Amino acid sequence: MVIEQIREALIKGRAPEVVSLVNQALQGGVTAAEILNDGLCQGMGIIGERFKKNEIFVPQVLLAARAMKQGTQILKPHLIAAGVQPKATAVIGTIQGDLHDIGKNLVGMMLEGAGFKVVDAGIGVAAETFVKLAQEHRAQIVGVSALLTTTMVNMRAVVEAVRAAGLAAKVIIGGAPVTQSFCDEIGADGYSPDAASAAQLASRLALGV
Ligand code: B1M
Repeated sequence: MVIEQIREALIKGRAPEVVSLVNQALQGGVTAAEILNDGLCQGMGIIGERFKKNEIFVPQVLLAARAMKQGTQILKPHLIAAGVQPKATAVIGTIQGDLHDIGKNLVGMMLEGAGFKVVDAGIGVAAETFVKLAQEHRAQIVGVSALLTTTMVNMRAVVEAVRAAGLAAKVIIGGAPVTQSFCDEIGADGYSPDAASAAQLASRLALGV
């Protein structure tokens, strides 16, 4: 019930209502993962469908995105295990030309939850910036997100730049249009379809667990 209300409030872009419902759900014992997956992410999926069909436009999508961000901020401490010492470092960012950051932020939270120190390079990140930050922070993982078919092609440059710089960091990729076959095509070290499996993949590649 409260999950449905969260979904509806998100679809309507009502951030304060989302915040209050998320708090209510947590207090009522609903897990952060359920709130995220069945409430916020499903609501955003519906927004995406309506956006695609031109039933809603960018302003409504932005309102929903703002509500999603505020909801996930509340979930953050619940998704991240408290007091875990960083086991490895990951530099994450949304690829050059792309400003979608909700999925990338979720990946960051899950990586933190898996014990990584996360360096968030932000949105519209060029290949050279990923390399510079990976060098500076001695990162084991470079995580790249793309939400547009027109920007996912820029991920190839990140893989090439990381290899050209001689870094040992593993490049992992993800985002709605990205697939395992695209990952194989550009020679990235791994692909995952969601934030939770991105953290598992990063742990396996960086730490062998
Ligand atoms: Co945009 N947008 N958008 N948008 N937007 C999409 C992506 C789109 C599919 C909508 C549609 O047409 N149905 C479409 C892309 C079509 C395509 O390329 N095939 C689209 C478009 C066209 C555009 C614009 C071009 C629209 C315009 O201006 N005409 C424009 C592009 C701007 C730009 O980037 N240069 C644009 C703008 C925007 C807003 C600014 C309005 C807003 C972004 C706000 C923000 O991010 N701060 C927005 C939004 C919100 C969306 C939708 C509706 C939702 C995206 C989202 O946040 N989903 C989206 C439709 C959709 O995806 N259904 C859409 C929730 C999020 C949790 O999922 O990011 O997929 P996602 O992350 C997932 C997985 O993909 C994975 O983990 C997450 C879940 O656990 N994952 C990774 C993500 N990164 C990963 C990295 C990993 C591993 C897994 O390893 C490193």
